[in-house]
Amino acid sequence: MKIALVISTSDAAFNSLAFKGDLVKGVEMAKRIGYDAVEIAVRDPKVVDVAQIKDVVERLQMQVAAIGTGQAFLAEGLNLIDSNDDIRLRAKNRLKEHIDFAAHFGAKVIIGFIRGMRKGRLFEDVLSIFVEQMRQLAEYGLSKGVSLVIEPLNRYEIDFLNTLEETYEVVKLIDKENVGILADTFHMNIEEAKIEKNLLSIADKLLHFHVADSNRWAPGTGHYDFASTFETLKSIGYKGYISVECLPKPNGAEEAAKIAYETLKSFIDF
Ligand code: LER
Ligand code: MN
Repeated sequence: MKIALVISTSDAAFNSLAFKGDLVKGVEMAKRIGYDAVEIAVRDPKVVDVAQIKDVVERLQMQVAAIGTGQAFLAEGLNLIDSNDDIRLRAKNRLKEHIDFAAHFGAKVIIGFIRGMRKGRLFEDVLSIFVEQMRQLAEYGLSKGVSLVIEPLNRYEIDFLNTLEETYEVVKLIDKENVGILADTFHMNIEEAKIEKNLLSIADKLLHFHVADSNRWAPGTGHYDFASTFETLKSIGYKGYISVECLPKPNGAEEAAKIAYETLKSFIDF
């Protein structure tokens, strides 16, 4: 397992992300602390300087674990299941740009908020739209060598795909080799009755992992049982990234990133 730090582009409008601001500084900070990789949250890849990011990650020998896409929903309302055809099409096209961007770095593309809200519509109706959109994106991803990871989010943030189990069923239905699950300790702590048991059940589709503590601060500052979760990850032979996605509290981004790194290091064999 390798450790990544979530950073985000400067035009981000995403309150739950810790490390907003200058991307180059974010990559440098992650490197300084000891991280292997960064995860980059990007609203619109068109406004990001790919060459500049390539330059800094190559110079510092850092990897890019994944590309976050939620800002396109939070700032612009783009989503894959909207009742408006044009918004659905624009969301799909934006995600293709995220896939192109990810392909430069061998990164995965995250399907979190960008999947959209059900807003009272029948689950089955929304599901068929989502599955069709995801199949098209998966085909596009395959042609670029990029995988897509669907992230269950807690019920207070979204009303479509809250648990590992329901997301697993949807991933099976999409039935594409490059579509899997992103599990996040913060969301699992709210939604999963038995975190370790449920992780075991979806193990064959687990492609990416987010960590924050129960309070969404750095791992080690709350009461989430990381020892038990890491034991499970080891038992299933998880080899992907562990991405730190937490609030910059109580004393700013760099201290939070350090606490997170030290805590994770104590659970992960290098
Ligand atoms: C995104 O990875 C995530 O976990 C969302 O809950 C953002 O708030
Ligand atoms: Mn997350």
